[in-house]
This record gives sequence, C-alpha cells and structure tokens, in this order.
Amino acid sequence: MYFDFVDKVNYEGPKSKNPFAFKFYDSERIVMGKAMKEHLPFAMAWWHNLGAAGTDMFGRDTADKSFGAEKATMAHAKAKVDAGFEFMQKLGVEYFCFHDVDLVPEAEDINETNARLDKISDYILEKMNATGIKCLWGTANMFSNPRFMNGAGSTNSADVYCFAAAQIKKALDITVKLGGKGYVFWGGREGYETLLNTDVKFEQENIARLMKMAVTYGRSIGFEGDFYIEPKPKEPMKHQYDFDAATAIGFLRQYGLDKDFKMNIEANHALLAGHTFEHELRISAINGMLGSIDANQGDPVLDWDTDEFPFDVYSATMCMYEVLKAGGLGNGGLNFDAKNRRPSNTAEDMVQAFILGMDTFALGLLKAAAIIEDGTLDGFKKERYSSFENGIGKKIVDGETSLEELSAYACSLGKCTDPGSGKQEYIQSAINGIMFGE
Ligand code: XLS
Ligand code: CA
Ligand code: CA
Repeated sequence: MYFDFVDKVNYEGPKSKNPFAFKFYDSERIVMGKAMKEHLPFAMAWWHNLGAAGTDMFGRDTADKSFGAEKATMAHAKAKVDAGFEFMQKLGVEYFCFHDVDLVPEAEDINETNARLDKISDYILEKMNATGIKCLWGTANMFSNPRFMNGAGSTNSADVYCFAAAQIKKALDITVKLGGKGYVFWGGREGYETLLNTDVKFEQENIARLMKMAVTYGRSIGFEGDFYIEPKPKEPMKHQYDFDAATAIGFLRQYGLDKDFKMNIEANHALLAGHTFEHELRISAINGMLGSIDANQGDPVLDWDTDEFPFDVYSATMCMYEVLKAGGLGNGGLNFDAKNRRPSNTAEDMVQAFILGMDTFALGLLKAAAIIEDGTLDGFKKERYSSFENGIGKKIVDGETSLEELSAYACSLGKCTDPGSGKQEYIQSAINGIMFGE
C-alpha cells in the first residue's frame, strides 16, 4: 500500500480541520435532483498523477513516483496500476484517463510496445472489475517521441503518419477493451514553428483523413463513445491548428467530422487562447459539442501550461453553470489534468491536491445551482433580449421581414431608442451575494 497514511477520504463538512477529509464534496448529496457524484464524474489523469515527478526545464524529479519498483520496467507499470487504483478508491474517484505510453514504457519497436499494452490492460481490467472504477477516455501520445517532431497527422513524412495511425489504432483497441467512454485527440505537435516551410492546407487535410480513419476503425470495433478534440493554441508548437473551440468546431464541420466529435475543454488551454474557461465551454455547448472537461487551472501571470489543481471557486462556478445549463456532460467527465507544484513532493500532497480539486468543483456546483435557482442572472438575460419577443423583433427572429422593412421601421422612428444598460456591475454584485451571502 502506497497511501497507507489514509484509509478513506470522507466528507466531514466545511468546519473540519482534517487534512484528509472533504470539506464540500459530499458525493451522495442531491443538487438539482442529482447526486453530486453524478454531476461531477471526476477522473484521474494517469500521466500527471502516476507519472509526473517534478522534472522541469531546470531541474530533475523532486517526488518519488517509483511506487517501490524500478522505473521504466513492466514491474513499475504494474506498481503504477496498484498505486493508481488504491488512490482512486480512497478518494472515491470513479474514472481515469490515459495515454498509451502512460501505461507502459515505450519500447524501440512498436510491436513490443503493443505487446506490453496488451499485458498491462489485462491487469487494469482485473482491477476495474474488482473496484468498479471506469475509464473515461484514452488517447495516443503523438507528441513525445522524436519521430513526431514535425507533427503526427500533420507530419511531412508518410512513414511517421503510419506510426501515428498505428498508435491510434492500438490506443482505440485498449480504450474499447477498457470500456472507455471517449477518445481524445490533443494535437500538441499538430501546428508549425514557421509558415515558411509549412503547407497548412495539406497538413490540415491529412489530420482530417487520419481522424476519419480513426472514426471508421473505432466504430468497426464497437466504440460507441465520443471522439474529442482538445483545443490548445500553442505550446509546444508556436501555433497549433486546434487553437480554440471555435476553430476546432469549424475544422470538424469543414471535414464532416462533427457528428462523431465533441470538444474536450481544458481550463488552462482556454487561458492560453486568450479566453475564459467559461467562454470555451459556452462556445462548445451552443454548438452541441460540449463533451468533456480537463479540470485544471492556469496562472494568469504565466504564459504557459502550468496544469495546476483548480482552486478558483469563481471559475469552477462559472464552469458548472455552463455544464448545468447544457444539461450535463453526457459521456464526459472532469479529468484532473493537473499536477502538484514541484515543491509539493509527497504522497500526502497528491491526496490533498485531489481534495482541493474535488472540493473546488463541489463548491462550484453548489454555487452554480444557487445562481440558477436564484434566477436573477437568467431573468436579466431574458429581459435583455425581450424586444425580440414581439413586434418587429419577433418578425426578425421568425425570418418574416426584409432589409427594406427594417429600414422603413428605423426611418419611421427617426431617432433610435436606448438599448438599455447591460448592468454588468449589478449582476456581478448579485452573484457575489449568492456565492458568499447566507
Ligand atoms: C497537454 C494536454 C494533454 C492532453 C492529452 O497540454 O493537456 O495532456 O490532455 O494528450
Ligand atoms: Ca489536457
Ligand atoms: Ca494542459
């Protein structure tokens, strides 16, 4: 047992000082007719939680994630499974997400990597059956191996493209084997360093071809879940094609992939794109493409992907407001694509990071439900557009007018009426009242 300092993390309420208890996440509590855990299908990211040990550009690991085994061996891969399942069980986290190479050390020969994946997924399946823990989504890491330096689907090399295809095929096999509800494409290397050497049109067409083949293959082996694009504007590339939700949705529609794909929205990536988290969620939702969420937090002072555990309750509230308004996440969940800060290097820190993240989103859910139940926000929005509910406004919405008629209407008024205040400060203050008043 790796986390033997804690038996089970339970809900003890906001007054609890127990560092290994939830203060707000009360899994069975009913919120707007549904248990908290149904609203919040939390997932553990295999790569950060069981892999990332603190190495950054300037220094090596600070945390010990050997889990008692020699790293880069199959024994280590197994030890990670043991530690991961113990961790998820103790926290009541019911899902996990993985890249192929998070599960096993990658071999020189892809055939050997695939054999390792078969073996470890048998072991994971045993653990899933014994615990009831499920797979949220799988993906192929098509950005770490040097062969992907010019991209995977967007590479200049047909051989490399085939290796990307082979990895996707295997990752889909494993995802289906583990009953995963989603499959993610994050295009970390799908972009460019300079336009001078890049055929953008050709690269994007090739990415679409690869995605189409993935859908055809996935459906042929019984994958019924959602494919996701996870937008990110930059890092590691200077420019990435899946810049933000609007760009990715346009791409999916252009290539006829929009029936099979949705968005996996990450908070930190939204920030890097110059958007808020809730903006990306709203754009996805209004296009019927709100799929899943990578629940982390960026740092507005830093212009890179810090993948912090979420602690900003206001942002989590706005996120859960979008999720509730969209009617929930369907096949999606809230994946903590987050890592401890480098100096938080103990096993205790790992558990406390999840307590922080889960409590933050529990608070977000409670506050978002309170905002909806209070009705001020939605009431104001409805009122704001009420001039389109009858008269000339209704004719516009119903498509029963023309530019000439609208022009004649405006000319008959002569001077335009005041469209009315947006009342931003009033609404912000009302939300503070709902969030922090009693
Ligand atoms: C990196 C991404 C990555 C995806 C999965 O910035 O967040 O971890 O979620 O490949
Ligand atoms: Ca992510
Ligand atoms: Ca990230």
